[in-house]
Amino acid sequence: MNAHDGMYIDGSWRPAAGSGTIEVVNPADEQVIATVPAGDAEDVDAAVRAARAALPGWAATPPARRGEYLAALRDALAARQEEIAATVTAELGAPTGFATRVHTGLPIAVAGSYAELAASHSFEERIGTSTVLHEPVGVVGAITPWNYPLHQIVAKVAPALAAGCTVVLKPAEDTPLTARLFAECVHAAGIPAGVFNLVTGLGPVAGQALAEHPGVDLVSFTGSTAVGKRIGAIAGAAVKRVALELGGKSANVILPGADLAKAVAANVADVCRNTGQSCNALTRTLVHADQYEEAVALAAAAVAEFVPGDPTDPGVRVGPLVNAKQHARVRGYIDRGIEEGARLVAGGPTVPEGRDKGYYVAPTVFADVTPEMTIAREEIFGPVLSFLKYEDEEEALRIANDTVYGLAAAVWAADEEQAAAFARRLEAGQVEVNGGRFNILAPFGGYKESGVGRELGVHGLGEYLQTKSLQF
Ligand code: TXE
Repeated sequence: MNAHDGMYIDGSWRPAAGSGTIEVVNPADEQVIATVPAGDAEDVDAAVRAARAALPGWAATPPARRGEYLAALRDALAARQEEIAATVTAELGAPTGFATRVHTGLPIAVAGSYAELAASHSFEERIGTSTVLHEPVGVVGAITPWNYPLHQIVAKVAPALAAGCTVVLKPAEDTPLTARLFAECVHAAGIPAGVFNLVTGLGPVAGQALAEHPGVDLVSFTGSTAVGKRIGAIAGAAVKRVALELGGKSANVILPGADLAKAVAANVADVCRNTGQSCNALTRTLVHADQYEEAVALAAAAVAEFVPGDPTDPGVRVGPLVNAKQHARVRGYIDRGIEEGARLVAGGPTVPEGRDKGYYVAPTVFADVTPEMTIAREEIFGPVLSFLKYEDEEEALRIANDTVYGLAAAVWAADEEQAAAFARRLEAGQVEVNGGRFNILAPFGGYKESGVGRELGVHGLGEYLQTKSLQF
């Protein structure tokens, strides 16, 4: 059987229970590139049973040995990096360079970090007269989105396996081919049957069945806040563990005295990254009134460098959006910004030149955005940047924190100390200080409606562990 015809359950590819299928579309030209089975509750049940059966053996495997398996997984992913990157380009539309550097380079590094953490972490500690054991939570139901198809999978599966949990993955319907390649790498790494299982399918069918399955001990979800709330409610009713990584509306605060040109250039690049489809994208730029017009002009000039184009062309830095739904959604937000009175400085709702096929949108900059406008409040998930004005630091802080979200933020100031002092007052899970870099060992997750729990590093590992005290 062609691997693409089935589900990966209990160490082998097997046919789906039903006959439903999902078409995978290349967003650059709207062509169907593959068809995969749409799994249902029966497939989910088979996968959860396999994961439960494999749990005792995997949980009892010494952590250092689990780390060796994860190192083999890292190597298997690295061996097929080019092929996986090309698949991410084909089903997501990510430019080739970015697909290699970030979409595959990052998760390979994350898998490696968990290979090391499994071996070095103390799964047992002494607290006074007690011995505290950090034991695997059990069977994990992982539901992932399409925006970083491989990274979102690895950020859940690698710490879960390091912790001694077994996993059933339901990846996004837009990007199942990357998930299939991941499953093939798990297999090539020799990870025992049932430890990792893959069910492709639709969110409301396979995803919902996985979240509701009584054999799942922890649901780890990344996606929209609306679906995250539903999953949180299901998990709450069943008193099962849940981790939610949801949307964002992150602020980039440029304080007087900061290097304005550098801060604006970094911001434009950030919001064009992955065609704006990053949950931590810095989509609200806050600038002091005195520097406001200068910043807006800098952004308009900088964004002209980001011309959307064919993602397989090595010179292209912005590809299409992932699908027709997101395309309509992002363009709807751009229209809404104009209707509500924001000043369109660059981009806009018209189709970028020569791009009438494919889900392309022009990177867009809005000025005169006020905190009440829809484009300042809702996650757009496209390359759309809004400039807001403030008169003093307190107002900047108030606007930055005036959101239901709290995933990320950034601060720029004349010196690092001043920026860090401001960063401490922001309600967000991670704050970039004067252009700080992404650290794969630092915890990643949200305050407020951006989520529950943390991914990456030792904090990500902790999500998949539960504690037991032996009292002496
Ligand atoms: O998300 P969904 P969509 C945000 C972003 C985007 C919006 C919509 O703002 O514009 O969400 O994107 C599965 N039970 N983010 O519609 O539907 C689904 O199959 C169980 C932010 O793609 O939340 C997929 O695997 N599962 C984000 C996953 O949930 C269900 C990344 C995400 O899809 C389900 C993506 C259900 N009832 C979108 N319904 C981030 N935080 O990075 C859907 N799913």
